[in-house]
Amino acid sequence: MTIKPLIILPDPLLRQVSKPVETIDEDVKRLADDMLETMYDAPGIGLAAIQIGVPRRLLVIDVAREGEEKQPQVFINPEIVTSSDERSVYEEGCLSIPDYYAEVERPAKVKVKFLDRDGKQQEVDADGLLATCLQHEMDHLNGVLFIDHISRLKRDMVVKKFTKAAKTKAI
Ligand code: GNR
Ligand code: NI
Repeated sequence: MTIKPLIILPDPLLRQVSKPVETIDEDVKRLADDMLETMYDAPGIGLAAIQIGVPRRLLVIDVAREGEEKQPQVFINPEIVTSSDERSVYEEGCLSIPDYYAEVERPAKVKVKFLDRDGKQQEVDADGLLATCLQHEMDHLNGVLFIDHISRLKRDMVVKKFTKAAKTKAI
């Protein structure tokens, strides 16, 4: 397993719409394992493939609390089946937008169908942090970032800051 470098805002890759995983072969399993290792190293509670530069509809999540046993979950070609009218607000962050946090409102519960690491069709009824994280990661598959759900003023400020930082680093 390998820790991969993370793609950071304003890299245009983050705006790419990822393509479905066609066959769950050894390459896809290795990618999922690399994503989990990269996520644990960061550390984060979720990671979409595009965040390590791979435009495929694949994400990993572990929302187990510190000190609890690890609960790595792999979601391939996930789709939201239903989402609740009830909303919840979480303070979100993103490994591709380091050290920036903002409150985001999303459906409190989602039913998601997906293929697991063995290619088996699964369905999960998610609430709480898992529901929020799944929606955050599935946004990544569509080139959407959590800052797209905050005010334009705040978003413009964050993008500007990261654009400036990227330019300085390029020297
Ligand atoms: O590590 C992460 N924490 C987090 C906190 C609240 C809502 C969503 C997340 S996902 C984020 C990792 C990440 O950027 N995944 O794409
Ligand atoms: Ni993210």
